[in-house]
Amino acid sequence: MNNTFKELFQRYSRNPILTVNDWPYPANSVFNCGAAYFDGETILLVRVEDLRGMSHLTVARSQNGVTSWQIDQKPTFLPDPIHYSEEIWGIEDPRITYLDPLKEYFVTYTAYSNMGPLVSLARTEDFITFQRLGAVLPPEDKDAALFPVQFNGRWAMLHRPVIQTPASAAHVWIAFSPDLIHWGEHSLLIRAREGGWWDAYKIGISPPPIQTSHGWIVLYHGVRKTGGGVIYRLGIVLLDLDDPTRVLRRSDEWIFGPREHYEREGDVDDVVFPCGCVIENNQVRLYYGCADTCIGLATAELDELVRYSLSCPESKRSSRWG
Ligand code: M1P
Repeated sequence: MNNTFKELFQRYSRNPILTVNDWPYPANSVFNCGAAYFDGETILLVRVEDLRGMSHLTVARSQNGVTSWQIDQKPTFLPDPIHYSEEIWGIEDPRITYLDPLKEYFVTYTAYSNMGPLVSLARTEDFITFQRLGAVLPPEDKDAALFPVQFNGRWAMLHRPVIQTPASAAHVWIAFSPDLIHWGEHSLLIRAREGGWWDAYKIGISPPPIQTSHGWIVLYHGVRKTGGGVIYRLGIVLLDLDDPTRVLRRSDEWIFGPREHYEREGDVDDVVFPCGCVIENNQVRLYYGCADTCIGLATAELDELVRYSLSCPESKRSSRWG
């Protein structure tokens, strides 16, 4: 493990912060959660895998974002396969973005069915009720998150389609929309690397992009395939503030990876998978799924993430096709 991680993200000493043992109803696992600051509390929208293997989302709330989580007694946001057949095998991995002009939280999530995983969108004002906007990107696609602002009057979304070219390839793309429903102007943004790299097998973004005066900080998960399975780690990218199709910097090294027993062993070993973070007073609280089994917390200074990203190599690739 490199030392960079120690400088950037510190694990909470009493991780994991949430496990299935905390849950008020029977479930297999609680893991990849979206995060938001709402009404004076930290909200986690937690992926809960039930005892059939299907996932739904349940809210956990905390005043300090670390301890004393109040968990909804029943699933908060269930799949609705009768009206949305793309959700027949569950809903997974939410990312939450507050869209200030609309004064609402929007949740991108993976809807899973026999047609393959795709990107769906819902909105909520209170984290009690959710209104679906439906499937917005077709399969196979997941790991989507909205930017909180518009660019030239259009919303922007990062997402991760899987293509067969002929080998399977999974890179991060960007798309734009006038209304959050219809998405176009697609372009390839961040490629999975090749060969021996830690992020050579596939990549996907982690929490929604974080706005700073130097650009958008994007944490992404990179996957390496080994003889023993896959390893999910995190890297960092800096996008241009005004034109998010421009990658300014990208870390060569991973900045966070499975190290502790709860990250190394679980339903899927060797996975750290954040879907959300909350920023308060320059501190980034990153909430991450651990081994597809429980939830961990790690913190970093936002200034340090910016400083580190600016020290990374300039991106050699343009965001164009090819
Ligand atoms: O098991 C690790 C992760 O695998 C998938 O992630 P991705 O398709 O981005 O590699 C998802 O099923 C995710 O939920 C899971 O944590």
